[in-house]
Amino acid sequence: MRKIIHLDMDAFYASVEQRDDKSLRGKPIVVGHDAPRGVVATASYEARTFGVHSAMSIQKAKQLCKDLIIVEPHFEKYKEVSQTIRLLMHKYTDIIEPVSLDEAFMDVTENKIGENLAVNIAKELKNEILCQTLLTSSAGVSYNKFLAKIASDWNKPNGLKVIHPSQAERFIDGLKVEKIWGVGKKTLIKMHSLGIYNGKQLREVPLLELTKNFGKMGKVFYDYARGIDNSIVESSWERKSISCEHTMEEDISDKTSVIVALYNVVLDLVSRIERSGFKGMRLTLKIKYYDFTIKTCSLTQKQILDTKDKILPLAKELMKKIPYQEKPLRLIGLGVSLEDKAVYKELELFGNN
Ligand code: DCP
Ligand code: MG
Repeated sequence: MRKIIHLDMDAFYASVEQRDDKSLRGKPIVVGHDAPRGVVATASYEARTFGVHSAMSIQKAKQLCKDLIIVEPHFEKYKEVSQTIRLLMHKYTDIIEPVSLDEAFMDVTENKIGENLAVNIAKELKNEILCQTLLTSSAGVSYNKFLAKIASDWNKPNGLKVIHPSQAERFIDGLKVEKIWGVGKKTLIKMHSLGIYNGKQLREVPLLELTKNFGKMGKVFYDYARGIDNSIVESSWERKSISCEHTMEEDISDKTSVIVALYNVVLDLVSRIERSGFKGMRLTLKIKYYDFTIKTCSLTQKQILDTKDKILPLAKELMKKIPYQEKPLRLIGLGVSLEDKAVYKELELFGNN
């Protein structure tokens, strides 16, 4: 059995802001741009009690919470904390897969300090993070990534939860399907229509029926319901994709504006690729229409996509599939990924940073 830890900082951006400004402590705050089209990057736990959450528009958040304080983001600080926690993790293992600035998986099956109990490593790490950054985090410990991730979310904030192999099935029985990785809004509606609300009910559905309804994900859900997830913790240099996205000041629908906007996203993407040295051959275009519906399309090349000259024509090609003249665009995103998997990570909402 492997030993996996998933670590996730609590209300990350908001906690950093509250740490650095005493007057914000204990108050409902959100981090984001206070602009008509601004979105909430994260909400402090105080703000969450009003129903405010990530990805909500700032305007809506203000309506929900009259005393809401809006704080501009300080990405340099978040990156610094991120580096600190990454360094602390390396004390235990080099098999670390960062998911975002504040979140990472660690495989501690064999670890540098010879500790048998992964929970002890999680405890020690949480403590060291607190001492060095003055921020709390939550950790989940289990024998695979799927369960470790769910466990870290279980007792947030400042949580620590272990799911032993012997407890896994019982734990999954009571797990709401919306907590399961890969179950988004659409999948959830479908699951509910099939009478699947929890892990126990999911386990009762035959594989054939799951694949009929959910395609490739059907097998994944089938395995998850049985506590099976063999995916490995992949170190950062094995990252699968790189992407960025821009929300426009105004919805756009004329060709010139779209091409200019697309050009800017390409430049941003290329600079990210240069900084990371990422080598991918698949380009994915993501569009959010004025009504917030999302469309993605991809194409795969036989060459590494790392320059503007290679990416721009392909991006334009993909854009031809988008009927933006009828449906104005709110957001344009582009990502490059490895050939086999179009892993388009929902990147920071502030695609420009
Ligand atoms: N973030 C963002 N836009 C989102 C979601 C998150 O910009 N739609 C940023 C801000 C968060 C950080 O990423 O602080 C980490 O995201 P998490 O989902 O881990 O959320 P938090 O750390 O804020 O809260 P939690 O305590 O639930 O982990
Ligand atoms: Mg977090």
